[in-house]
Amino acid sequence: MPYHEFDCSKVIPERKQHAVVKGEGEDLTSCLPKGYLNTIPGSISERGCAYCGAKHVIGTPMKDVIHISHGPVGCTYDTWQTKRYISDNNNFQLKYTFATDVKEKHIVFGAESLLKQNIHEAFDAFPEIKRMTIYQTCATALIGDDINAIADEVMAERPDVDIFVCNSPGFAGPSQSGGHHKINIAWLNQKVGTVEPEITSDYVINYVGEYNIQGDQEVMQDYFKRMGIQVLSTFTGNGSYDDLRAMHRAHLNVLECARSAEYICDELRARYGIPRLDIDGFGFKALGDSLRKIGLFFGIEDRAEAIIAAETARWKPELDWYAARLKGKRVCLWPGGSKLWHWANAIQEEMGVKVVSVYTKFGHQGDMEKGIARAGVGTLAIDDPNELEGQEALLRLKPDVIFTGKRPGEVAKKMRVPYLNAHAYHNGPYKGFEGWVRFARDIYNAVYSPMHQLSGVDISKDDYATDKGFVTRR
Ligand code: CFM
Repeated sequence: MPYHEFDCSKVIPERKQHAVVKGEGEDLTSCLPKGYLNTIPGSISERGCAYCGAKHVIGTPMKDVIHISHGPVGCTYDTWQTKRYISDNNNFQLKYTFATDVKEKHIVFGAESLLKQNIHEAFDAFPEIKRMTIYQTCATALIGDDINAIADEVMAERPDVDIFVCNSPGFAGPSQSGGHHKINIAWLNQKVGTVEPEITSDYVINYVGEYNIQGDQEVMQDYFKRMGIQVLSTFTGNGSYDDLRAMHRAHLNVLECARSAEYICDELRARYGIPRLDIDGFGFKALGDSLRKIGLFFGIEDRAEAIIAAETARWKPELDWYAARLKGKRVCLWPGGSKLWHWANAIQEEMGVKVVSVYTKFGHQGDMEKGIARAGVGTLAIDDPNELEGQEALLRLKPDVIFTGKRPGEVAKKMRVPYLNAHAYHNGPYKGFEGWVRFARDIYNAVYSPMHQLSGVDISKDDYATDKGFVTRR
Protein backbone atom coordinates (compact mmCIF):
# COMPACT_ATOMS: atom_id res chain seq x y z
CA MET A 1 0.00 0.00 0.00
CA PRO A 2 1.29 3.51 -0.63
CA TYR A 3 2.54 5.41 2.38
CA HIS A 4 -0.37 7.86 2.05
CA GLU A 5 0.31 10.42 4.69
CA PHE A 6 3.87 10.99 3.73
CA ASP A 7 4.19 14.75 4.11
CA CYS A 8 6.72 15.07 1.36
CA SER A 9 4.33 13.66 -1.21
CA LYS A 10 2.21 16.78 -0.69
CA VAL A 11 5.13 18.81 -1.93
CA ILE A 12 6.28 16.45 -4.67
CA PRO A 13 3.31 14.22 -5.56
CA GLU A 14 5.39 11.88 -7.77
CA ARG A 15 7.30 10.80 -4.69
CA LYS A 16 4.21 8.93 -3.48
CA GLN A 17 5.08 5.99 -5.70
CA HIS A 18 8.55 5.75 -4.20
CA ALA A 19 7.47 4.90 -0.64
CA VAL A 20 5.25 1.95 0.29
CA VAL A 21 4.37 -0.18 3.28
CA LYS A 22 4.04 -3.91 2.77
CA GLY A 23 0.61 -4.88 4.12
CA GLU A 24 -0.68 -8.26 5.28
CA GLY A 25 -1.13 -10.64 2.35
CA GLU A 26 0.41 -8.24 -0.15
CA ASP A 27 2.85 -9.47 -2.71
CA LEU A 28 5.57 -7.58 -4.51
CA THR A 29 3.31 -6.53 -7.37
CA SER A 30 1.44 -4.15 -5.04
CA CYS A 31 4.08 -3.14 -2.53
CA LEU A 32 7.19 -2.46 -4.60
CA PRO A 33 8.15 1.21 -4.77
CA LYS A 34 9.25 2.65 -8.07
CA GLY A 35 13.00 2.58 -8.29
CA TYR A 36 16.18 3.18 -10.23
CA LEU A 37 14.79 6.15 -12.11
CA ASN A 38 16.18 9.64 -12.55
CA THR A 39 15.79 11.67 -9.38
CA ILE A 40 12.67 13.83 -9.44
CA PRO A 41 13.59 17.51 -9.81
CA GLY A 42 13.02 19.33 -6.52
CA SER A 43 13.73 16.25 -4.44
CA ILE A 44 17.15 16.68 -2.85
CA SER A 45 18.53 13.20 -3.37
CA GLU A 46 21.23 11.59 -1.24
CA ARG A 47 22.56 9.70 -4.24
CA GLY A 48 26.10 9.88 -5.52
CA CYS A 49 26.89 10.55 -9.18
CA ALA A 50 28.23 8.19 -11.83
CA TYR A 51 31.77 9.55 -11.36
CA CYS A 52 31.51 8.80 -7.64
CA GLY A 53 30.34 5.23 -8.34
CA ALA A 54 33.20 4.61 -10.73
CA LYS A 55 35.99 6.28 -8.77
CA HIS A 56 35.12 6.42 -5.09
CA VAL A 57 33.33 3.07 -4.86
CA ILE A 58 35.21 0.83 -7.28
CA GLY A 59 38.38 2.42 -8.68
CA THR A 60 40.13 3.91 -5.68
CA PRO A 61 40.15 0.89 -3.34
CA MET A 62 42.92 -0.47 -5.65
CA LYS A 63 45.92 -0.09 -3.42
CA ASP A 64 49.13 0.32 -5.41
CA VAL A 65 47.91 3.07 -7.68
CA ILE A 66 47.91 6.86 -8.11
CA HIS A 67 44.26 7.78 -8.64
CA ILE A 68 43.76 11.13 -10.41
CA SER A 69 40.51 13.00 -10.98
CA HIS A 70 40.65 15.13 -14.08
CA GLY A 71 38.38 17.96 -13.06
CA PRO A 72 37.63 20.55 -10.37
CA VAL A 73 39.33 19.73 -7.10
CA GLY A 74 36.05 19.32 -5.19
CA CYS A 75 35.16 16.15 -7.11
CA THR A 76 37.94 14.26 -5.36
CA TYR A 77 36.79 15.06 -1.83
CA ASP A 78 36.26 11.46 -0.65
CA THR A 79 39.31 10.05 1.16
CA TRP A 80 40.12 9.79 4.88
CA GLN A 81 37.03 10.07 7.07
CA THR A 82 34.56 9.46 4.28
CA LYS A 83 35.88 6.23 2.76
CA ARG A 84 37.45 3.41 4.77
CA TYR A 85 38.73 0.97 2.15
CA ILE A 86 41.96 0.19 3.93
CA SER A 87 44.82 -1.85 2.46
CA ASP A 88 47.84 -3.86 3.53
CA ASN A 89 50.32 -1.42 1.91
CA ASN A 90 49.90 1.25 4.55
CA ASN A 91 46.83 2.75 2.88
CA PHE A 92 48.57 4.62 0.06
CA GLN A 93 45.29 4.97 -1.85
CA LEU A 94 43.56 6.54 1.15
CA LYS A 95 46.36 8.86 2.23
CA TYR A 96 46.81 10.64 -1.05
CA THR A 97 44.23 12.02 -3.40
CA PHE A 98 45.12 13.63 -6.72
CA ALA A 99 43.23 16.10 -8.87
CA THR A 100 44.18 18.26 -11.83
CA ASP A 101 42.35 21.21 -10.22
CA VAL A 102 40.62 22.40 -13.39
CA LYS A 103 39.65 26.09 -13.28
CA GLU A 104 37.56 28.38 -15.48
CA LYS A 105 40.46 29.18 -17.81
CA HIS A 106 40.90 25.46 -18.55
CA ILE A 107 37.21 25.15 -19.36
CA VAL A 108 37.72 27.89 -21.96
CA PHE A 109 41.11 26.84 -23.35
CA GLY A 110 41.18 23.09 -22.64
CA ALA A 111 42.86 21.06 -19.90
CA GLU A 112 44.77 18.34 -21.76
CA SER A 113 48.23 19.86 -21.23
CA LEU A 114 47.35 20.45 -17.58
CA LEU A 115 46.47 16.76 -17.26
CA LYS A 116 49.70 15.62 -18.88
CA GLN A 117 51.78 17.83 -16.60
CA ASN A 118 49.89 16.48 -13.56
CA ILE A 119 50.47 12.85 -14.56
CA HIS A 120 54.23 13.40 -14.84
CA GLU A 121 54.35 15.34 -11.55
CA ALA A 122 52.47 12.59 -9.72
CA PHE A 123 54.73 9.80 -11.03
CA ASP A 124 57.81 11.90 -10.23
CA ALA A 125 56.57 12.54 -6.69
CA PHE A 126 55.96 8.83 -5.98
CA PRO A 127 58.62 6.96 -7.97
CA GLU A 128 57.77 3.61 -6.33
CA ILE A 129 54.23 3.70 -7.77
CA LYS A 130 54.04 2.72 -11.45
CA ARG A 131 50.30 2.38 -11.93
CA MET A 132 47.66 5.08 -12.37
CA THR A 133 43.93 5.46 -12.91
CA ILE A 134 42.44 8.66 -14.35
CA TYR A 135 38.79 9.63 -13.94
CA GLN A 136 36.86 11.92 -16.20
CA THR A 137 34.49 14.37 -14.48
CA CYS A 138 31.48 16.32 -15.79
CA ALA A 139 33.65 19.37 -16.50
CA THR A 140 36.29 17.62 -18.59
CA ALA A 141 33.72 15.45 -20.35
CA LEU A 142 31.79 18.56 -21.43
CA ILE A 143 34.87 20.29 -22.86
CA GLY A 144 35.85 17.07 -24.63
CA ASP A 145 39.37 16.48 -23.30
CA ASP A 146 40.77 13.26 -24.82
CA ILE A 147 42.09 11.56 -21.69
CA ASN A 148 42.83 8.29 -23.48
CA ALA A 149 45.13 10.04 -25.95
CA ILE A 150 47.06 11.78 -23.16
CA ALA A 151 47.43 8.49 -21.28
CA ASP A 152 48.78 6.80 -24.41
CA GLU A 153 51.30 9.63 -24.92
CA VAL A 154 52.56 9.31 -21.35
CA MET A 155 52.83 5.52 -21.59
CA ALA A 156 54.94 5.95 -24.75
CA GLU A 157 57.22 8.38 -22.89
CA ARG A 158 57.44 6.29 -19.68
CA PRO A 159 57.49 2.61 -20.67
CA ASP A 160 57.55 1.37 -17.06
CA VAL A 161 54.12 2.82 -16.19
CA ASP A 162 50.61 1.63 -16.94
CA ILE A 163 47.51 3.84 -16.94
CA PHE A 164 43.80 3.03 -16.87
CA VAL A 165 41.28 5.63 -18.05
CA CYS A 166 37.69 5.71 -16.82
CA ASN A 167 35.27 7.82 -18.83
CA SER A 168 32.35 8.00 -16.43
CA PRO A 169 31.41 11.64 -15.84
CA GLY A 170 28.91 12.47 -13.11
CA PHE A 171 26.02 12.69 -15.53
CA ALA A 172 26.60 9.20 -17.03
CA GLY A 173 23.64 7.64 -15.21
CA PRO A 174 20.95 8.37 -12.60
CA SER A 175 23.28 7.56 -9.69
CA GLN A 176 26.57 5.94 -8.70
CA SER A 177 25.17 2.70 -10.09
CA GLY A 178 25.74 3.95 -13.65
CA GLY A 179 29.41 4.46 -12.79
CA HIS A 180 29.74 0.94 -11.37
CA HIS A 181 28.63 -0.41 -14.73
CA LYS A 182 30.95 1.87 -16.72
CA ILE A 183 34.11 1.05 -14.77
CA ASN A 184 33.34 -2.70 -14.72
CA ILE A 185 33.26 -2.80 -18.50
CA ALA A 186 36.12 -0.33 -18.99
CA TRP A 187 38.45 -2.38 -16.78
CA LEU A 188 37.51 -5.56 -18.62
CA ASN A 189 38.02 -4.01 -22.05
CA GLN A 190 41.25 -2.16 -21.29
CA LYS A 191 43.13 -4.26 -18.76
CA VAL A 192 41.90 -7.83 -18.24
CA GLY A 193 44.11 -10.26 -20.17
CA THR A 194 47.20 -8.01 -20.21
CA VAL A 195 49.07 -9.87 -17.42
CA GLU A 196 49.60 -13.61 -17.04
CA PRO A 197 49.55 -14.71 -13.39
CA GLU A 198 51.41 -17.40 -11.52
CA ILE A 199 48.94 -20.13 -10.59
CA THR A 200 49.79 -21.81 -7.28
CA SER A 201 46.64 -23.81 -6.45
CA ASP A 202 44.09 -26.11 -8.07
CA TYR A 203 41.41 -23.78 -6.73
CA VAL A 204 41.70 -20.25 -8.11
CA ILE A 205 39.16 -17.46 -7.60
CA ASN A 206 38.63 -13.79 -8.20
CA TYR A 207 36.91 -12.24 -5.20
CA VAL A 208 34.63 -9.66 -6.83
CA GLY A 209 32.46 -6.80 -5.51
CA GLU A 210 34.38 -6.57 -2.24
CA TYR A 211 35.88 -3.23 -1.17
CA ASN A 212 37.68 -4.06 2.08
CA ILE A 213 35.65 -1.68 4.21
CA GLN A 214 37.59 -1.60 7.51
CA GLY A 215 39.18 -4.94 6.59
CA ASP A 216 36.25 -7.06 5.29
CA GLN A 217 38.38 -8.41 2.44
CA GLU A 218 41.18 -9.49 4.73
CA VAL A 219 38.79 -11.45 6.97
CA MET A 220 37.27 -13.28 4.00
CA GLN A 221 40.62 -13.85 2.31
CA ASP A 222 41.78 -15.62 5.44
CA TYR A 223 38.95 -18.18 5.12
CA PHE A 224 39.76 -18.75 1.45
CA LYS A 225 43.44 -19.26 2.20
CA ARG A 226 42.62 -21.72 4.97
CA MET A 227 40.62 -23.68 2.38
CA GLY A 228 43.68 -23.80 0.12
CA ILE A 229 42.16 -21.41 -2.41
CA GLN A 230 44.32 -18.94 -4.36
CA VAL A 231 42.74 -15.49 -4.49
CA LEU A 232 44.05 -14.29 -7.83
CA SER A 233 42.60 -10.81 -7.46
CA THR A 234 40.09 -8.84 -5.44
CA PHE A 235 37.88 -6.45 -7.36
CA THR A 236 38.83 -4.09 -5.86
CA GLY A 237 39.30 -3.73 -2.07
CA ASN A 238 42.94 -4.29 -1.05
CA GLY A 239 43.33 -5.31 -4.71
CA SER A 240 46.46 -4.88 -6.75
CA TYR A 241 46.31 -3.26 -10.21
CA ASP A 242 48.41 -5.95 -11.91
CA ASP A 243 46.58 -8.83 -10.18
CA LEU A 244 43.35 -7.41 -11.59
CA ARG A 245 44.81 -7.49 -15.09
CA ALA A 246 44.99 -11.28 -14.69
CA MET A 247 41.34 -11.88 -13.77
CA HIS A 248 40.81 -13.98 -16.92
CA ARG A 249 42.75 -16.92 -15.41
CA ALA A 250 40.51 -17.64 -12.40
CA HIS A 251 38.42 -20.82 -12.22
CA LEU A 252 35.56 -19.11 -10.43
CA ASN A 253 34.32 -15.58 -9.77
CA VAL A 254 33.10 -15.33 -6.19
CA LEU A 255 30.76 -12.32 -6.20
CA GLU A 256 29.93 -10.44 -3.02
CA CYS A 257 28.21 -7.16 -4.02
CA ALA A 258 26.16 -8.07 -7.08
CA ARG A 259 24.81 -4.53 -7.36
CA SER A 260 28.19 -3.00 -8.11
CA ALA A 261 30.09 -5.80 -9.82
CA GLU A 262 27.81 -8.33 -11.48
CA TYR A 263 28.65 -6.73 -14.82
CA ILE A 264 32.29 -7.79 -14.88
CA CYS A 265 31.38 -11.28 -13.66
CA ASP A 266 28.81 -11.72 -16.39
CA GLU A 267 31.25 -10.54 -19.04
CA LEU A 268 34.06 -12.76 -17.69
CA ARG A 269 31.60 -15.65 -18.03
CA ALA A 270 30.68 -14.67 -21.59
CA ARG A 271 34.23 -13.97 -22.79
CA TYR A 272 36.33 -16.43 -20.77
CA GLY A 273 33.80 -19.04 -19.57
CA ILE A 274 34.45 -18.33 -15.88
CA PRO A 275 31.38 -19.25 -13.75
CA ARG A 276 29.86 -16.74 -11.29
CA LEU A 277 29.00 -17.77 -7.74
CA ASP A 278 27.16 -15.21 -5.60
CA ILE A 279 28.04 -15.27 -1.90
CA ASP A 280 27.31 -13.29 1.24
CA GLY A 281 29.89 -12.62 3.95
CA PHE A 282 27.43 -11.09 6.43
CA GLY A 283 25.79 -13.30 9.07
CA PHE A 284 26.71 -16.74 10.39
CA LYS A 285 24.21 -18.66 8.26
CA ALA A 286 24.75 -16.78 5.00
CA LEU A 287 28.52 -16.90 5.37
CA GLY A 288 28.51 -20.59 6.29
CA ASP A 289 26.31 -21.40 3.29
CA SER A 290 28.65 -19.32 1.09
CA LEU A 291 31.79 -21.15 2.19
CA ARG A 292 29.93 -24.46 1.67
CA LYS A 293 28.96 -23.47 -1.90
CA ILE A 294 32.56 -22.58 -2.75
CA GLY A 295 33.73 -25.84 -1.16
CA LEU A 296 31.14 -27.77 -3.15
CA PHE A 297 32.24 -26.14 -6.40
CA PHE A 298 35.84 -27.29 -5.91
CA GLY A 299 35.05 -30.60 -4.13
CA ILE A 300 36.57 -29.43 -0.82
CA GLU A 301 33.43 -29.18 1.32
CA ASP A 302 35.24 -30.76 4.29
CA ARG A 303 37.60 -27.77 4.49
CA ALA A 304 34.66 -25.37 4.51
CA GLU A 305 32.87 -27.38 7.20
CA ALA A 306 35.97 -27.37 9.40
CA ILE A 307 36.21 -23.57 9.25
CA ILE A 308 32.50 -23.09 9.89
CA ALA A 309 32.59 -25.42 12.91
CA ALA A 310 35.68 -23.77 14.42
CA GLU A 311 34.51 -20.20 13.88
CA THR A 312 30.97 -20.87 15.07
CA ALA A 313 32.24 -22.48 18.27
CA ARG A 314 34.50 -19.50 18.86
CA TRP A 315 32.06 -16.65 18.13
CA LYS A 316 28.44 -17.87 18.46
CA PRO A 317 28.24 -17.51 22.27
CA GLU A 318 29.21 -13.84 21.98
CA LEU A 319 26.70 -13.24 19.20
CA ASP A 320 23.98 -14.86 21.30
CA TRP A 321 24.83 -12.62 24.27
CA TYR A 322 24.18 -9.54 22.15
CA ALA A 323 21.15 -11.06 20.40
CA ALA A 324 19.45 -11.65 23.76
CA ARG A 325 19.80 -7.95 24.55
CA LEU A 326 18.82 -6.70 21.10
CA LYS A 327 15.62 -8.73 20.85
CA GLY A 328 12.74 -6.66 19.54
CA LYS A 329 14.78 -3.49 18.96
CA ARG A 330 13.47 -1.52 15.99
CA VAL A 331 15.87 -0.86 13.14
CA CYS A 332 15.77 1.38 10.08
CA LEU A 333 18.01 -0.26 7.49
CA TRP A 334 18.93 2.53 5.10
CA PRO A 335 22.08 1.72 3.11
CA GLY A 336 22.99 2.49 -0.49
CA GLY A 337 22.37 -0.66 -2.44
CA SER A 338 22.98 -4.32 -1.78
CA LYS A 339 23.51 -4.17 2.00
CA LEU A 340 19.73 -3.79 2.10
CA TRP A 341 19.19 -7.43 1.33
CA HIS A 342 22.52 -8.74 2.60
CA TRP A 343 21.50 -7.57 6.08
CA ALA A 344 17.68 -7.52 6.28
CA ASN A 345 17.14 -11.20 6.99
CA ALA A 346 20.41 -11.90 8.82
CA ILE A 347 20.03 -9.19 11.48
CA GLN A 348 16.44 -10.23 12.21
CA GLU A 349 17.23 -13.96 12.38
CA GLU A 350 20.55 -13.77 14.21
CA MET A 351 20.32 -10.60 16.31
CA GLY A 352 16.60 -10.64 17.08
CA VAL A 353 15.97 -7.05 15.93
CA LYS A 354 12.96 -5.96 13.88
CA VAL A 355 13.52 -4.11 10.60
CA VAL A 356 10.80 -1.45 10.47
CA SER A 357 12.04 0.33 7.34
CA VAL A 358 14.28 -0.41 4.39
CA TYR A 359 15.52 2.08 1.86
CA THR A 360 17.95 2.22 -0.97
CA LYS A 361 19.58 5.24 -2.53
CA PHE A 362 20.37 3.73 -5.91
CA GLY A 363 19.44 0.06 -5.74
CA HIS A 364 17.67 -1.44 -8.73
CA GLN A 365 14.19 -2.93 -8.47
CA GLY A 366 15.65 -6.37 -7.78
CA ASP A 367 17.53 -5.04 -4.74
CA MET A 368 14.36 -3.56 -3.28
CA GLU A 369 12.41 -6.75 -4.08
CA LYS A 370 14.88 -8.84 -2.14
CA GLY A 371 14.98 -6.30 0.69
CA ILE A 372 11.20 -6.17 1.11
CA ALA A 373 10.86 -9.94 0.83
CA ARG A 374 13.38 -10.38 3.64
CA ALA A 375 12.14 -7.56 5.86
CA GLY A 376 8.54 -8.75 6.19
CA VAL A 377 5.06 -7.28 6.63
CA GLY A 378 4.61 -3.71 7.90
CA THR A 379 7.99 -2.49 6.69
CA LEU A 380 8.22 0.95 5.15
CA ALA A 381 10.24 0.76 1.93
CA ILE A 382 11.57 3.98 0.39
CA ASP A 383 13.44 4.45 -2.88
CA ASP A 384 15.91 7.36 -3.24
CA PRO A 385 14.61 9.27 -0.22
CA ASN A 386 15.21 12.91 0.54
CA GLU A 387 15.88 14.48 3.92
CA LEU A 388 12.28 15.43 4.69
CA GLU A 389 11.10 11.92 4.00
CA GLY A 390 13.82 10.51 6.20
CA GLN A 391 12.77 12.78 9.08
CA GLU A 392 9.14 11.94 8.57
CA ALA A 393 9.87 8.23 8.65
CA LEU A 394 11.94 8.51 11.85
CA LEU A 395 9.21 10.47 13.59
CA ARG A 396 6.55 7.97 12.65
CA LEU A 397 8.50 4.76 13.15
CA LYS A 398 10.49 5.70 16.26
CA PRO A 399 13.34 3.27 15.65
CA ASP A 400 15.85 2.33 18.35
CA VAL A 401 18.70 2.63 15.90
CA ILE A 402 19.32 3.50 12.26
CA PHE A 403 21.97 2.07 9.92
CA THR A 404 22.73 4.60 7.22
CA GLY A 405 25.30 6.99 5.79
CA LYS A 406 26.84 10.15 7.17
CA ARG A 407 24.37 12.65 5.76
CA PRO A 408 21.12 11.04 6.96
CA GLY A 409 23.03 9.76 9.99
CA GLU A 410 23.83 13.26 11.20
CA VAL A 411 20.18 14.23 10.83
CA ALA A 412 19.17 11.14 12.82
CA LYS A 413 21.60 12.06 15.59
CA LYS A 414 20.03 15.50 15.89
CA MET A 415 16.70 13.72 16.31
CA ARG A 416 18.33 11.61 19.05
CA VAL A 417 18.10 8.40 17.08
CA PRO A 418 21.33 6.40 17.49
CA TYR A 419 23.06 6.02 14.15
CA LEU A 420 25.45 3.35 12.89
CA ASN A 421 27.43 3.94 9.72
CA ALA A 422 26.20 1.29 7.28
CA HIS A 423 28.77 2.27 4.65
CA ALA A 424 32.09 2.76 6.42
CA TYR A 425 31.06 0.98 9.68
CA HIS A 426 31.92 2.04 13.22
CA ASN A 427 34.20 -0.66 14.66
CA GLY A 428 34.35 -3.04 11.73
CA PRO A 429 35.04 -5.16 9.81
CA TYR A 430 31.48 -6.52 9.86
CA LYS A 431 32.10 -9.44 7.48
CA GLY A 432 33.13 -12.86 8.70
CA PHE A 433 32.06 -14.60 11.90
CA GLU A 434 34.12 -12.25 14.05
CA GLY A 435 32.89 -9.24 12.11
CA TRP A 436 29.25 -10.14 12.63
CA VAL A 437 29.86 -10.10 16.39
CA ARG A 438 31.53 -6.69 16.05
CA PHE A 439 28.41 -5.46 14.26
CA ALA A 440 26.17 -6.81 17.05
CA ARG A 441 28.40 -5.08 19.61
CA ASP A 442 28.19 -1.77 17.74
CA ILE A 443 24.39 -2.05 17.62
CA TYR A 444 24.27 -2.88 21.31
CA ASN A 445 26.48 0.09 22.18
CA ALA A 446 24.39 2.41 20.00
CA VAL A 447 21.06 1.29 21.44
CA TYR A 448 22.12 1.25 25.09
CA SER A 449 24.35 4.31 25.15
CA PRO A 450 22.97 6.75 27.76
CA MET A 451 24.02 9.66 25.57
CA HIS A 452 20.70 10.00 23.82
CA GLN A 453 18.79 10.45 27.04
CA LEU A 454 20.90 13.42 28.04
CA SER A 455 19.32 15.75 25.52
CA GLY A 456 15.94 15.86 27.20
CA VAL A 457 14.30 15.06 23.88
CA ASP A 458 12.62 11.68 23.66
CA ILE A 459 11.43 10.63 20.24
CA SER A 460 9.32 7.84 21.75
CA LYS A 461 7.24 10.39 23.70
CA ASP A 462 6.39 12.46 20.68
CA ASP A 463 7.82 15.58 22.28
CA TYR A 464 9.27 16.86 19.07
CA ALA A 465 8.51 20.49 18.84
CA THR A 466 10.35 23.27 17.12
CA ASP A 467 11.40 24.73 20.46
CA LYS A 468 13.00 21.48 21.65
CA GLY A 469 14.24 19.60 18.67
CA PHE A 470 15.93 20.42 15.45
CA VAL A 471 13.07 19.43 13.22
CA THR A 472 10.83 22.07 11.81
CA ARG A 473 7.48 20.45 11.12
CA ARG A 474 5.33 22.03 8.48
FE1 CFM B 1 27.82 -2.67 -3.10
FE2 CFM B 1 29.29 -1.50 -1.47
FE3 CFM B 1 26.58 -1.44 -1.34
FE4 CFM B 1 27.85 -0.17 -3.36
FE5 CFM B 1 28.11 2.11 -1.91
FE6 CFM B 1 29.61 0.78 -0.11
FE7 CFM B 1 26.87 0.80 0.07
MO1 CFM B 1 28.32 2.96 0.54
S1 CFM B 1 29.53 -1.37 -3.60
S2 CFM B 1 26.05 -1.40 -3.38
S3 CFM B 1 27.98 1.96 -4.04
S4 CFM B 1 27.91 -3.03 -0.93
S5 CFM B 1 29.97 2.64 -1.04
S6 CFM B 1 30.95 -0.95 -0.19
S7 CFM B 1 28.38 0.91 1.57
S8 CFM B 1 26.43 2.70 -0.75
S9 CFM B 1 25.22 -0.70 0.21
